[in-house]
Amino acid sequence: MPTSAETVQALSQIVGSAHCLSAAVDTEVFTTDYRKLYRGDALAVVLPGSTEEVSQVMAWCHAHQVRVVPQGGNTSLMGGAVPEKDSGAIVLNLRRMNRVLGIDPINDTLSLQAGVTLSGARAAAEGAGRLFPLRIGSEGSCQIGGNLATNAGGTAVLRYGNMRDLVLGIEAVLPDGRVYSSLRGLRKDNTGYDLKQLFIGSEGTLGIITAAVLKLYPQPRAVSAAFIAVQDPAAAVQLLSLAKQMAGPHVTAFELVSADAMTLVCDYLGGARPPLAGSPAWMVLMEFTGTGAQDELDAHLGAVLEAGMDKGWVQDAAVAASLSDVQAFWRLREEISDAQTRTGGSIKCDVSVPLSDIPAFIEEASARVQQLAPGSRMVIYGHMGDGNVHFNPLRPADVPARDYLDAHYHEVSTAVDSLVHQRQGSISAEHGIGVAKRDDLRLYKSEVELALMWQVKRALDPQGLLNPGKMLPTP
Ligand code: FAD
Ligand code: 2HG
Ligand code: ZN
Repeated sequence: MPTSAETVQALSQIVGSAHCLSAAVDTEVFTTDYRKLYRGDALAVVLPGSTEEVSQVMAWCHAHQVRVVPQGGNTSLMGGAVPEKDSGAIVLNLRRMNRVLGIDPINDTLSLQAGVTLSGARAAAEGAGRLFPLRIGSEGSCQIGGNLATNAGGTAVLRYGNMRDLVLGIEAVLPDGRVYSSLRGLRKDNTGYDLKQLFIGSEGTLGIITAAVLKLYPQPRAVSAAFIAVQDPAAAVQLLSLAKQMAGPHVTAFELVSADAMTLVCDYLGGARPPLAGSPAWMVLMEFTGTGAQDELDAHLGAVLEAGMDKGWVQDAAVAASLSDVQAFWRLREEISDAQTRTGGSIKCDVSVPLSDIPAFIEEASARVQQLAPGSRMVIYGHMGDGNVHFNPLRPADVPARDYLDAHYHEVSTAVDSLVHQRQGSISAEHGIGVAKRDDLRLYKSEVELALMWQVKRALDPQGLLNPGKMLPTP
């Protein structure tokens, strides 16, 4: 195994010494995760500038048995993008590979390098009068490569699907340096296994994604949104069903927000005004978008709200009167994640169950949490339209974060995951596995599933060089 100095010397010759970092002061930001919960170290942090350089770096690492942790914007919430301590790995960060390669408005495709940030991809699409619809709170930092590697979701999945649905082709460098490419942007191609899908959601364990061709959509000309008070999650589920029937594809987002989540984010934003009076126990942020006239879309939203009120599912609503109102609503929603981080962190359960089971799941899991960790604040929110809630119990205000998490994290998350499992749900709906959920997989995947996952891993990465210790539980 080469030393750090030998590794730096060899890889500097490929990427240039300015792009191969080894001093702790330079590497720390790449070896510490977004929430500063996971801290590792690296032989070097390598910043390649092209697919050719990635290929050469991988070929050298393959020849010398050096492990590689692929990294994009390092916004993973699961500890997936940083090496573990003494792992003998390099970090391969794609941020220099940030060029848009082309936009084809007739084929509605966007070709780019994997290090383009999500906000960069969205801006490039917008510049051509198109929409790239993936929308997540970390869009300014996360990269398309990371979005693909985690099969990212977010707040527009209801209408457009998650990353897996939004990609037509990828280029990936394999652990031995060979380059796989399907960068053709075809919408139909039934010529055997759809190999690109293997890399999507593989969390850096099978290859380094270096480029992609993404799908574009018409840019909406109208957007209408409302924060809606509902009595409970059951009323929210009914309202969603009504909205889908009345407004069909206009329904773009349907996000549930509990009272504790709203209070937390308003405090975090320096005493922001909640959108609805009277602290409702449950709220929904519903957004419609369309390519027609604004007043028509507003009328659709109004009709759904009225019908929802008649049925007793809508108790109150604050309707955005301008684009800046819409943005203010979304700020309240998007900042809930960082608001929790600032408190020292919550018990993160990023779960999905069949949509119709969400109300019973929330009720049952909340009761269980109050038995195990009385007084927990119930920060429950997220992408209800996809059956995905962030069920994140948070310490009571007067209990120190470390004490709360040490005492309750394991027991509470195990209890919640087991309720999810009983309802045929998923213990990680959109954030992936990383290290945070790695060992839990053994409980929730069948023997056949785990064996197949390992067979795929060994077929593509027989030496186990890529992202060691992540996603796959030890067999
Ligand atoms: P990283 O964190 O750098 O890496 C994530 C994983 O992908 C790691 O396993 C890494 O090894 C691998 N990887 C990264 N780049 C590559 C590459 N080029 N090739 C191969 N493997 C690679 N996620 C959601 O799904 N929905 C949300 O709504 C959402 N909201 C968020 C809000 C906030 C405030 C934050 C901090 C995070 C949020 N996330 C969300 C989680 C995170 O942003 C996503 O998982 C995102 O897709 C990660 O992208 P990244 O570039 O930061 O990847
Ligand atoms: C969101 O939807 C993100 O805001 C982050 O997926 C969720 O921090 C979280 O638990
Ligand atoms: Zn989310």
